[in-house]
Amino acid sequence: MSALFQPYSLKDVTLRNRIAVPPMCQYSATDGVPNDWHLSHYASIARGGAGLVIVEATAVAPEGRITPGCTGLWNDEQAQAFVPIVRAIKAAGAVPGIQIAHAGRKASANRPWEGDDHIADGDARGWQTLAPSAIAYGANLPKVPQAMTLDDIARVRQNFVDTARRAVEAGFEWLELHFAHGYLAQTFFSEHSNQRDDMYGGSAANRARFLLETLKAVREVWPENLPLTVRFGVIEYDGRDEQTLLESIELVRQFKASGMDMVSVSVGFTIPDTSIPWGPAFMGPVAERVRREAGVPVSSAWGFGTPAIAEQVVRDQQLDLVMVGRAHLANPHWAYFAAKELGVERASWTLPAPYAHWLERY
Ligand code: FNR
Ligand code: 531
Repeated sequence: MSALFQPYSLKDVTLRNRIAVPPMCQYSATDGVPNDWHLSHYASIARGGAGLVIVEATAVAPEGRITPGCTGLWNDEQAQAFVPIVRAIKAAGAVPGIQIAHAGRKASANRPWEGDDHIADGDARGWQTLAPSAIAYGANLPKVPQAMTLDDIARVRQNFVDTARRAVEAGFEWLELHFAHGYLAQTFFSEHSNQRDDMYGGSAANRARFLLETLKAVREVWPENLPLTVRFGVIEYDGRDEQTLLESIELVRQFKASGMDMVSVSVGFTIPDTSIPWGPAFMGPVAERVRREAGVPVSSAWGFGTPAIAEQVVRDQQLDLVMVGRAHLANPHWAYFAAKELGVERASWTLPAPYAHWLERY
């Protein structure tokens, strides 16, 4: 029996298998409103058989977008535009999730295929970025952000809460807070980017404050019976990994105590000069350590897109859910072909019945 194709239940949600499509920005929205591209993209990926489809990092406020093309959920027009996308994901038998985010000092950038760099000063498409401290990321994102006031912090925390409420109204059943990849929340936790001298900076507890406060506030409005998860960069590969991992695992324990149901283990990406050991499934052992030491279900990504690898990490209980990203861009029916490759009986039934019925006959 395949471990990858076993169902998975978390709170009142049951996924048909252990395959999740992680959030992947499409940079294709106007004023944050998703459109026919997003409907086509998410419907096709959901039809492919994955159990969970997480909609891309969606900004909680206009200045929280990475690029002007990013989706948002800070107003009701955006919430309404997500409804057909949620319905299309559900019609394909997958569970609709969404990741909500604030890009912090990485915001106000050009699309990856249009430079992947900060929009130049004076260009009307850009905006002033915000962060815990007035420290730039560097490299392709050199703009110095404005250090957030306590009022800014309170406003953005409320933005997360209001966006979570809209996600419920739009019909999403799985919520992921984007606390990774060098965006706002991650930069509060990292000493590289947070050098505040108030209650949000200094000790690990102070650097965790924004993340914990935001999680607790969102938990109060997100339905108790639906999964509330966090994507969190637990390691930076900056030469201080053991200290970062110890602080991160302690914070994951506090996330769990505050109502988080699962953590998606990822990389911090807080600073440009790191030595990330890119390669198939490189995050597997890190995720397994978080799962074991924090006692919480984990998902993770990065090179799990080979069926045998995805099967193995679930069978070995390194991960509870495997996130398969880019492989789904190449082949939306990745799950179906993985089932065939793994010899899953009646693999065609990873697809909806109108397709499956005909794939085993004639
Ligand atoms: C991503 N990734 C990403 N991660 C995230 O947390 N929120 C996001 O919105 C995005 N956006 C995004 C866009 C694109 C085009 C890519 C390729 C990636 C990271 C993604 O979720 C995943 O972690 C990585 O792609 C690694 O997994 P794979 O692609 O090796 O399976
Ligand atoms: C990070 C990434 C790096 C290298 C390969 C794939 C992905 N992602 C992070 C994304 C934006 C695109 C780059 C987000 O978290 C929004």
